[in-house]
Amino acid sequence: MRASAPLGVAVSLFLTACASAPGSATPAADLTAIADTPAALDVFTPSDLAPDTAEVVEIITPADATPALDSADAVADLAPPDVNADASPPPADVATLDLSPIDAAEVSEVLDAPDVPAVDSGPPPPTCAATVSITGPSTDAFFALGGPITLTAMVTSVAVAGLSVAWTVQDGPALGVSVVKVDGTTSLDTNAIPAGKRVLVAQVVDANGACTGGAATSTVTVCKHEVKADFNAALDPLLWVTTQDAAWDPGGWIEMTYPQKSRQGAIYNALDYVQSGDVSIHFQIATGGGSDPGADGMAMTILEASKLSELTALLAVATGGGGLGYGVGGKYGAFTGHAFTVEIDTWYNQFNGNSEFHTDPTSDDHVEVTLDGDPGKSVGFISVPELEDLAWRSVDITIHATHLTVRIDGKVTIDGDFPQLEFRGGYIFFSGSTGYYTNYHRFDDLHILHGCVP
Ligand SMILES: [Ca+2]
Ligand SMILES: [Ca+2]
Ligand SMILES: [Ca+2]
Ligand SMILES: [Ca+2]
Repeated sequence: MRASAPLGVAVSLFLTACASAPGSATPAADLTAIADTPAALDVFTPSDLAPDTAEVVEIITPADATPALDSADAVADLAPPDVNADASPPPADVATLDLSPIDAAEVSEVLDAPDVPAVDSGPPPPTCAATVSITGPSTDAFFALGGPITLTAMVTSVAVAGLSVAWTVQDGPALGVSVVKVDGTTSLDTNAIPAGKRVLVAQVVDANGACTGGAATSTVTVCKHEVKADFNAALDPLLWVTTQDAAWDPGGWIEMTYPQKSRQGAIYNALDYVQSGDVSIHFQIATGGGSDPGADGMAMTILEASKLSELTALLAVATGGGGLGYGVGGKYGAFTGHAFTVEIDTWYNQFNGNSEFHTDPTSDDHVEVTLDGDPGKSVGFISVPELEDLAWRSVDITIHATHLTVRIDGKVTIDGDFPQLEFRGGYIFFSGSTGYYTNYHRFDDLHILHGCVP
């Protein structure tokens, strides 16, 4: 407003001078119009800008820029009342876990307490002394899972009255307690030994606990798979397969050849693949009654075949005579896989490159171990007395890892480690043969245990 005042004064002075001038028509109206023009200048006066400036100033006033209330809230969050809220009430639970002087006192109390001498004293001292030995089963015996298995022991003591034997499986179940008889013997029937090679523990005890020196251990092998056949009835062809000249005999056994020349045969179980690992094979044989001096013998073979048809094909071309009906490898056939055989050989073969392709290690009747279906690939043998009397004899073959034992009528013949055995499982078959000379070759009472793992 002050800027316009000097202009208004100047116009007034100009109007005064003109009004006095003669000849002018309407000078007052024009001057009035001119006098109105300064109003247009008001548009650019600071008064128009002022409100904007004021608004800007207002926007940036400390009242807006300063988050007074927010800061206050933030401070309120960090305020000591919250901290005090967490820390102030001392929780009873935490206090019990703290290593406070009270706890330390308790610890020292425990360490000093008269309980400690009790721990050092251990169980009450034995009131008996005894020695014990496990007399059965033998350490290389095999059993079917579920038993029963009879455990026997002999106990020696100044006085056996009141003594018992507590039987357990190491890292396994307790089996039971058997009373020691006056003669020192004791026995327990059990069906609770788990599958696998197990360590039995026998501990002599009396009413107060274990006796001094009264413990012994032994191993027992328990197997999950069992094949058992007495061949007293005609064969189930889905279970048992005979090849070539072998046949079931109404006497209740398998006859491989009958006393006829150049015959051979075998029998196998169509469903049972013997698993790798420990295995026990029991059977009975009888041979003799043929043309003197009799020939050729029998054999048990476990052969690694990928499928049963492979075994069937091999047995169709197996060599008889000196090949005992199992000769399928080496100079006796095209088989190149793994197999092992236990021979019961009653005829002395000598290599001639024509009909005989190996020389037997002895001219005696013999038990011999050969590999890979080759009667010439011998890894061990033992001479045995004449077998050709047609008497029944039991044959027991056990394999623990690479340790092979062969018993005839309970008497050990072959017994040793055969690293070449490499027994990895396979089909098992039994065979026999004749040549120029003959014999019956009878086979009966088969019992196989395998799958002897936990
Ligand atoms: Ca029988
Ligand atoms: Ca003989
Ligand atoms: Ca022979
Ligand atoms: Ca032989």
